[in-house]
Amino acid sequence: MKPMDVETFKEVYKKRFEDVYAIQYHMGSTLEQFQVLGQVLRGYYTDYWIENNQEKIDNQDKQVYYFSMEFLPGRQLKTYLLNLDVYDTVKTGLTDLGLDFDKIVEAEVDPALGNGGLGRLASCFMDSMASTHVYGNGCGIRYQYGLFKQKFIDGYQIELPENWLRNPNPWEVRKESKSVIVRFGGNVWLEEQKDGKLKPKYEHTFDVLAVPYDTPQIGYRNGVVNNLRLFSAEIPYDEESKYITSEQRQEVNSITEVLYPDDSNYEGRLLRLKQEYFLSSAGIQTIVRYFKNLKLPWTRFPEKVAIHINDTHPTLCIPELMRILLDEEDLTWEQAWNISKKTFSYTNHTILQEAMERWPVYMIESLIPRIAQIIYEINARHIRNKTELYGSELAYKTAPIQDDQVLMANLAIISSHSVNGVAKLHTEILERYTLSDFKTIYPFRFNNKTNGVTHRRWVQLANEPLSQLLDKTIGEEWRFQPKEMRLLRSYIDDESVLDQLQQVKLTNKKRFAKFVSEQMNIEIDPHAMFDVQIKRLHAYKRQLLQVMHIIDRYLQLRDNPEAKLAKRVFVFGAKAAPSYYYAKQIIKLINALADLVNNDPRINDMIKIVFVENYSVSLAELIIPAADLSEQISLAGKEASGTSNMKLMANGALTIATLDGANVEISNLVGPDDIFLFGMKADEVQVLRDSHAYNARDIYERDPQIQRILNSLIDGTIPGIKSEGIDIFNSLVTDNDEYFLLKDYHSFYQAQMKVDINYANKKSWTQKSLINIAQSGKFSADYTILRYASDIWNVAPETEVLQQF
Ligand code: CJB
Repeated sequence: MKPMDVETFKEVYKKRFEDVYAIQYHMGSTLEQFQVLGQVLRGYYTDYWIENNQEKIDNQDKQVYYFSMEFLPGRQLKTYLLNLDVYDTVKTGLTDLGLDFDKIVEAEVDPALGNGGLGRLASCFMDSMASTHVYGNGCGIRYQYGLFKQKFIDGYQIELPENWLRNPNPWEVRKESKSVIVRFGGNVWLEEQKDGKLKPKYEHTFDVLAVPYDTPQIGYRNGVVNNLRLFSAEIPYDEESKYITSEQRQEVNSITEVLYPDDSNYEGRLLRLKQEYFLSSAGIQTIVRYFKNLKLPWTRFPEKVAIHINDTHPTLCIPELMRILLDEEDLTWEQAWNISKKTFSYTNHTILQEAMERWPVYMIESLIPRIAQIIYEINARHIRNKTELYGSELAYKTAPIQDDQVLMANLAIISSHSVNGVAKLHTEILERYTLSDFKTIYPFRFNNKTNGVTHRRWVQLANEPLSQLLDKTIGEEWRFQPKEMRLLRSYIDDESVLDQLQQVKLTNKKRFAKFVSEQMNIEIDPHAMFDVQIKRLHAYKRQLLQVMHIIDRYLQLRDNPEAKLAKRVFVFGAKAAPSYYYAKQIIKLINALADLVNNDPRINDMIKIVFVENYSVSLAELIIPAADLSEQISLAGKEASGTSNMKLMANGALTIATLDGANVEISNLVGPDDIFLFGMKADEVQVLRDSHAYNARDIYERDPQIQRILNSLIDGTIPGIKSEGIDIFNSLVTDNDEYFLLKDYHSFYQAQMKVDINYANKKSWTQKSLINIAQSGKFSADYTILRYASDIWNVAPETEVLQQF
């Protein structure tokens, strides 16, 4: 990497500040100081960026394109500094200049261009691709408004717009010259050409300009700079666009205005479909343009390009590539289909039925008529070919069009060469149940790629005290090869390391406690256990199970303040989709319970509840290093993988979990003594559901502990709740408890009691924590990406990197 010394940095920074703002640097606001730092850094890394882009063209390296409707990158500044290896230089330089480094870092907005795990995974992958020499390009949407800003008013979630672009974004580069036109609507028909071929003709289409904004993705100290390309919808700048009406203008702008604020239900439909086609078409056109510059025959397209579809949202990439190959490049159907199948791969991220995208055929027909024609053809050919081989029943069951709807997962699976799940259990469930018909037809198409997280953001940057302890204890290799964190294991009986590990945790807990005191006016004891559940609010994730547990403890302590229970701070961070009424009721319940418990002198501060507002990547960076206990308590079989489980583990939290998603793999890595497991297993859930024998009311009536907890929802014990208490009570007792909370409650409670007992023994708790940290390196997204690269994308990073892997 280019050298940058502190003195030069200071000079460059001061000069740039004065040039830009025409005042002395120390007179600027932190936002201005951040903006200038952004510009200085940009000046530093752009050479690499240009060089990298040129090299890729010269060497004709295979490119991976990762299409995702969501990216959740978090603040970029510290990642850039770390990966460019100038973190200390810049921090020292700014401090020398009398500026506050941490404040400058906080001046950057945290772009919420994703809902949760799926978007965050995409961003971890971008960082890992660059860091493992995989030439990856992210393709997404530059939403003007990210996910809503959450406010609590009287304990209720209120959603406010989040205009993250109100200040200039120093990292992005607008590439207007690389814009493409995306065509919607109108009429399309096939017209015979002189050579007898059919070509589509269009009239009355509605054309939108897709303008790319590029953001560099810088690899960890390796000189690689990849690209994240986000498209923004604009009105085309031609003669005709002068005559566009203001309604049409609004229609264009709305395409990239808001991120759809839901990661499980896809209502709000037409706009969402427009967004999906907008991204697919813009991205594919850009790729085709790149490939044509290489001047290679089309058959070599899959050798140079791999396109990955992150969940079904960008599946329209497939018919869009077919459209271009057929209509614009004159390939035959067979040629286009072969190319396309070798190029595309697809990841499934959920088995929740409501999250399986289906689009009514009439919507696709009216919005993108030519794409509809191509999907019909894919459907017809699938049925024809598969009927011959497997009979009509299987052919129809796996067809993309059913009941006048396009099933996007079916389309993605039959048109790709690879389909993967995101944790071993999830992939097994896909193969055995959800997608078993496809497994019969395409036995070799399925594979597992367990998710990962980048330790650069989640340990190196979020937890500097732990990183320093690791450096001191096991050397610095773990920073390049997170699996080397395993070396920590041999310090399991080292009193000094254990003491230091406790100190690290305490430091991080104090930092979070300070935030809670300053921002929320709640005093929490850093010596209490910090028990953390941070994820989107959804019934299957079972935040309510934890609420039941808190109520239980509260009632016990109220009866007997001397009860032998550990002092705990329960931390929640969760947004509910605005239209998800039940999830919002649970938010209100948690806030009402917090009001009651936090202010009840009878329980001697033995419980505090901290529900952070507007949970985000930045807040996660503050909470995760402070966590003692990680709540991963979804109903087994429902959480595809989870990734907060991996981040919390890497920061030394112990996990209390059902055997769901990647919890299964965590459990196998740490062993049964260093995780607290409870509840039904996925197959037991399935058996119970299929038996129709579950009777929640019966449990409620016979079980005094559960009865007491649930009664507190309806008998005025929690004064802050109104109809929420009754509704939630009914969801469990009257509506038969869809996610089996009552069934799992005792097992959960016992596991929680075991946690209390274990926490009392500081030394053995810290030893367990150490094992969790040591084993977490295996969940590095770098390894996950290298598996995608070799098994799915067929790109070979440099041999040196592979050897390390
Ligand atoms: N996931 O965040 C989302 N949004 C969806 O629409 C579907 C799934 C999550 O993806 C994560 C990354 O694979 C998983 O870890 C998580 O279990 C899943 O819910």
